[in-house]
Amino acid sequence: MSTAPTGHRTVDLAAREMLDLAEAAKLTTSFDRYKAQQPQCKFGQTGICCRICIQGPCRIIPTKPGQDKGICGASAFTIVARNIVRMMAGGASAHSDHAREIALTLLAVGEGHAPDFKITDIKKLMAVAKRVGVPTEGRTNEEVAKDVALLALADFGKYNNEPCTWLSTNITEERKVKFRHTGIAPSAIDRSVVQLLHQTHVGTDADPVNIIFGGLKAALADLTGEHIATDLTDVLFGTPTAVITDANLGALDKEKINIAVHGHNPLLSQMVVYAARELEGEAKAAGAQGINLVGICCTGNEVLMREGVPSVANFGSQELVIMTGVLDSMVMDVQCIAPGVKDLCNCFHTQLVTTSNISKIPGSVHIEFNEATAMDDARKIVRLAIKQYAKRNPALVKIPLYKKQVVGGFSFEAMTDLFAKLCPENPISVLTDAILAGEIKGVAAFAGCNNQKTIHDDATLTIARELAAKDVFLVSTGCAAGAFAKAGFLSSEGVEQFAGPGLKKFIKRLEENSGLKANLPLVYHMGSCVDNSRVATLWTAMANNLKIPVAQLPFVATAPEAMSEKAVVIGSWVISSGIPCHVGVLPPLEGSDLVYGVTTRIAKDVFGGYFIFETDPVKAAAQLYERLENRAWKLRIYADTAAKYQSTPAMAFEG
Ligand code: MSK
Repeated sequence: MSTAPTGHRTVDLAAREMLDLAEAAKLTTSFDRYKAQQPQCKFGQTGICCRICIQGPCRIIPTKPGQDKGICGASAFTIVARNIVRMMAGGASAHSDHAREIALTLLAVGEGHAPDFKITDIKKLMAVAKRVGVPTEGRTNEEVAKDVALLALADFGKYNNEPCTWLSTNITEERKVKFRHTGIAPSAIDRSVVQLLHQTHVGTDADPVNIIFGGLKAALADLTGEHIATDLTDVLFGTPTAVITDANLGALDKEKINIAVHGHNPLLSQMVVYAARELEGEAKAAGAQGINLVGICCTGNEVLMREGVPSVANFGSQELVIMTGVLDSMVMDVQCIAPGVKDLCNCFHTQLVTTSNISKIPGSVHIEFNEATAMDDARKIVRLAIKQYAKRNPALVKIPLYKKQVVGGFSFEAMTDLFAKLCPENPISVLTDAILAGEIKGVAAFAGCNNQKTIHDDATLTIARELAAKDVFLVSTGCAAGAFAKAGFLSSEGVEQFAGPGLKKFIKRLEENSGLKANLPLVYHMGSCVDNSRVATLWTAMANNLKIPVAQLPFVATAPEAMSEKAVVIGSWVISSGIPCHVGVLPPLEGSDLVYGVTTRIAKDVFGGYFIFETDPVKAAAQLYERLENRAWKLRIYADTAAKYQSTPAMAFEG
């Protein structure tokens, strides 16, 4: 059951104000377009519409002889499995292509072809090099960076059958064996995606279980790409450390030139941060008080984590930023940019700027971003916004007064630093000991998007409130983190309001020693959706410290408002890793009991992780908590027994 007031499509008060304005001005947003799409096609919703050849579309009616199979004879289970794994291929492609861009840029830095970029985090470069086996002794940073980049690029297309380096060096020994035994360890990212498209071509694989395992290989390729993206972005721009900023539409400033960076890839947005700082004088000469850079979606998360740039919207509220009348430019790179933003830009003065040759919107200005001319491109973009400022119509300005403090920047390293203040010898034990002692009940990771099928931000906040009250430690990425930022969950306000006694005690203990200028938040922002790799690093460290498989760890994941193909693929590597994963929107699986059962039950026997599909956030929170409690209880029993007999807490899989 939702806790949102009836009749509202969002729990974000700023978004609600903008939606009222849209209604009064007869402006159309995704909230209206969702309604206009009703009723949505049941065949598509349940995954039994097949469009992979042009004999179709074939729509399956299991109870109707003759129509219970596609024209080629494909059963519902084949069609459902093929459709869902093709979504996974899409997600893996998006994340890993992003990762490839970052690796190519690091290579260019190593070779001296990218003058505007540099190796910012040498410590991280050396740590990554050591982990993946690149020699560092007596070599320049550039030489090491070049070899790290080449090794990362090899993970995209190498010919041997060894598992990808960025996968095998980031998982536990137990998962390495599991992935080898189940045949899902990818040897190359590109190959696993291409193979999956081949496997699901008409007339290739009809076995739903085999198709799903092909999908899981692509999912692990996605995880590989995410680790590459996170590692190498940290090397280029710095590993995030705790940072204080603001969130929601109230972070826009009508006295300044407002530029929003939107999308995912920080190569451009980071340059826009530098250019905006450099061109403050030009902004002032144009009559503004300066430049106010803000972020939307995951490019927003990237610059929030590293530079403290305020986040003004997540996926669901991206169009509403334009309606404030003060957004001078929306600069987009790739992924999750609703084409509908252009229609609203046409009604206001906002200039939409596209920057990637694979991501254009008709009618917008295109400034191609190039690593060799990065700062010049970024300056052009900022100057365009300065010019646009003069076109602002004061009569259309309306900034909702909602703004919350955000304490973000919790990369795995930043979190470990926080724990190290209490236990420098073994920082991660601060978290695992709190679980063993029962002070906190486990960890829940929130990821994923917004989805018009749910009330904007509601399920994310509801599940967090429920779990926090029961002493669950919360981490987040992506647009879920955006929801938390706007609602004050990324500040101490969230702790005071929602943390249970054990969680509060744990956070306060960290806080007393943190040395930060702000109190600690309720939810720990770990980055963009590509940075779910940081979450995987966290559970790997916890499992290694406890000497147990990840599948026994009191750790759950949830994507309360999952929407994109990327969310589908992330959830798939989460369950393969041994983590129960809740999804708050029904994916197109219900057309096959077999496929649905594999994802929700059989997966548990094989991997220890599995999906929980539940649209009611309160019930979902109860289910997640039950999983945590069960795993934590067993962990404590086995840890006590292990201590008694001086052995390690080995257990059978438990979901
Ligand atoms: S932007 S994939 S809507 S998290 Fe990463 Fe948000 Fe989901 Fe896109």
